[in-house]
Amino acid sequence: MAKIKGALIGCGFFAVNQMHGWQDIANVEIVAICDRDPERLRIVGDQFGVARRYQSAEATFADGGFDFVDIATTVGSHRALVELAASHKVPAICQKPFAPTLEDAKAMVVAADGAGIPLMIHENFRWQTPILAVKAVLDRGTIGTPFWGRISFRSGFDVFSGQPYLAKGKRFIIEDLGIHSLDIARFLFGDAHRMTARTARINPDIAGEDVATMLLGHDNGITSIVDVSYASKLPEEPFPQTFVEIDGSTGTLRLGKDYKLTVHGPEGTTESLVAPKLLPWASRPWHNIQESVALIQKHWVERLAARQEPDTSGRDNLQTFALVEAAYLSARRGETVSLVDLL
Ligand code: NAD
Ligand code: 89V
Repeated sequence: MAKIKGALIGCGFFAVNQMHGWQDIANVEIVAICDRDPERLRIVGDQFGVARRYQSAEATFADGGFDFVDIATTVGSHRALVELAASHKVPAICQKPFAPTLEDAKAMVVAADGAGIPLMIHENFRWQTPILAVKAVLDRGTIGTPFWGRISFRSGFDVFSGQPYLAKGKRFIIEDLGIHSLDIARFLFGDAHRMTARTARINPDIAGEDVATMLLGHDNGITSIVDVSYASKLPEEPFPQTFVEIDGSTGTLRLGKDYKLTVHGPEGTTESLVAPKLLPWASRPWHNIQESVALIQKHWVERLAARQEPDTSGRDNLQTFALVEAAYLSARRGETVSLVDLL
């Protein structure tokens, strides 16, 4: 069977995980890579044996010969690259955060729709094994109808050494990490229409906020709290685990440290470990995120072949991105923000 051919733009820190994920999918081959930095191009090209190498995205598309593009650059280039993909009618995956602004994100969806190409945002945290396990418990109905939830990520891990740009942006934790947690909240509790947020910067050496507490009103009446911190010095560093608490009409669920899931319902209490696989190319503590990269990329290939919209399509991710915008707006104004005013 002919392989689905892909091109990767952006060969930086995180793209290596994406290249491993593609290598694990039998019917996919990355035939071209692009990075404006020749050293990154050489490192990734040599590691994964990709001969076609480009320093410009325009030249990559001009030569073509691929069925999709995987955009793994940082946020500032996302809109231009997605619009370039659309102009060549090449289906595109774009890393989170979707775009610098909601206006850019909306324009990207319009461009993809206009070209008739699928656009998926690489929003992988909902694909983590422990998060999928939580969703499965909700779907089984063990805890009844959820009415309250908390998605919590609190860490003191040094993310700046691997991703120095995170220390420089005016926006930090909500845009980079909270975006994942907000998407998990949507995945578990549905879309939200109201946001109240407070932020703080504890680390004096960075430009943006490193702590945020967000209160969400979901359309179906559920209230959730999404709290994120990179300023929390805990006795045992949990990076990059997300903890989840959900109370429902007939029980409760807790996803805690080291992937321990406790479910309490009418039949009693069960405890299980819902740890991610340690893939051969993965390394702790990143393996949870790395496995979710492999899973979302598999999902993309399945949906591309079936000509169906991916779960985290551009259209879907506008809702997550609007929550990010709403959180910054709410924190700045000290007010609750209504999502209908943004979307
Ligand atoms: P990085 O800076 O290490 O890598 C980005 C690469 O893209 C660089 O090598 C740069 O030279 C290249 N690049 C930038 N603009 C380009 C352009 N127009 N044409 C060609 N090459 C270009 O960044 P990173 O840490 O790998 O992050 C990349 C993206 O991945 C970010 O959006 C980040 O938020 C996201 N990310 C996602 C996850 C996740 O779990 N989903 C984790 C980490 C990072
Ligand atoms: O997943 C991410 O987007 C990463 C990190 C986990 C460090 O926040 O940037």
